[in-house]
Amino acid sequence: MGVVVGVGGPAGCKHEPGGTGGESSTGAGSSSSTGADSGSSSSTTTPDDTGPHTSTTTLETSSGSSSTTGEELHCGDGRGGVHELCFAPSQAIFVEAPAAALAPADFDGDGALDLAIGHADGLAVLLGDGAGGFVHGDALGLPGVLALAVGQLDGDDALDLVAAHGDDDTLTVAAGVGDGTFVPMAPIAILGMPPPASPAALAVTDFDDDGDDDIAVVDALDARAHALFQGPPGEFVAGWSGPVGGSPGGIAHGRFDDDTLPDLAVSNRAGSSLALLRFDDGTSGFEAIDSVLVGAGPRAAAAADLDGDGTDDLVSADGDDDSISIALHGDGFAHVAHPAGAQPRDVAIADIDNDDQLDVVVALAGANAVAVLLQDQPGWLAAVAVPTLALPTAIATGDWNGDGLGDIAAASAGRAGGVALLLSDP
Ligand SMILES: [Ca+2]
Ligand SMILES: [Ca+2]
Ligand SMILES: [Ca+2]
Ligand SMILES: [Ca+2]
Repeated sequence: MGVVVGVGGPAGCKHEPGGTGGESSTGAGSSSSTGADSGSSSSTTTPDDTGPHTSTTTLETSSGSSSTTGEELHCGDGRGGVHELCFAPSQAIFVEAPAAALAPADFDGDGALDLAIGHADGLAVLLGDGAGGFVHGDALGLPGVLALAVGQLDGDDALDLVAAHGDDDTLTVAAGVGDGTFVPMAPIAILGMPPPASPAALAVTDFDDDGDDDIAVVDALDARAHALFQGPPGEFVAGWSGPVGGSPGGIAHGRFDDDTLPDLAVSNRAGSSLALLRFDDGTSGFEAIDSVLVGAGPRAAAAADLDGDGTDDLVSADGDDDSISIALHGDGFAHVAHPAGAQPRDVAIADIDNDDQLDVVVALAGANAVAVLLQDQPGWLAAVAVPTLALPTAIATGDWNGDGLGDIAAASAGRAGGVALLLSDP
């Protein structure tokens, strides 16, 4: 674990009065490299608030219309406006290894959001102070972590992590103690995923509706998804494995049919589609229910109820199209492409500007930036790019500084590794 420094330059201060565009995120990161996982240390960071905030914005009405009051808002003046998008100069948190996966949660139960980082040498945990500062917490040496997810995986009340490793046929559950520290459990074998495997993404939820969290993992090399169901607390049975298209990479869970059980969406790069699968009680496995066409080369997918109609919608990071696809769930899924920027690799859904409408954040591996697409129902504003560290391949969102506005973390798969934190600064 290392120090936190400014990435440089104002991270962003934009106001987009209208237009179209789009992005989304959630997806699989992948990378590998070397680095030192030096164990927990005590570096502390605080937001660097000293950068210039030169852009101005114009206050819009909360309806999202283009009418204005004429009052100027400035990034950093503490007065947020609808569609105002301001970030403090980004902090760089170096884990001294290329980072490939992020998982935000309150791991120590203090009410402040924390962040787990999966990197080439294992796991690092940053404990948030709720005001935008972090202390380096636990660090675990593990085989290179390519994907990470949070859940209740050992039967106690503390949040746990599950990590997928490159070139390996196992997962590691890091059992949370509840104070921000973790104990790695014995590796879990993934049925039908012999080396060389390439676990690209993880999803955790209670797929079989028996009251405990289960794990789904995508193997990009054998083009299959695998489900591991929790039996006795902390024990997982490799219960299902099935094909998910030619080149799967990202996974998201949501409710995509008309029952109440969680379903899966797996992005298929070769097929430019999202494969939808539902859990079948009868067979205790997943079955394909639909294939949603998206843009070229989706690398990742995310699911949430974007339009507020009570059903989950989908977003994909279309890496070969420099765009995202937003597929609203109506009578089936129909996708609309939105330009995002160079080489989308991951996508996340969150309300970034705190207007009660979900927005989309995309990692742009080809632009060393994330793109934010704000929702302005019934449409989307044009993507706004905010600089990150090199080669961002995984992103996470949350409110680390407690101001109600969405913050963004972007993992760097570049040689120097690290995570760029973009904290809101209205
Ligand atoms: Ca916490
Ligand atoms: Ca379960
Ligand atoms: Ca919003
Ligand atoms: Ca915030």
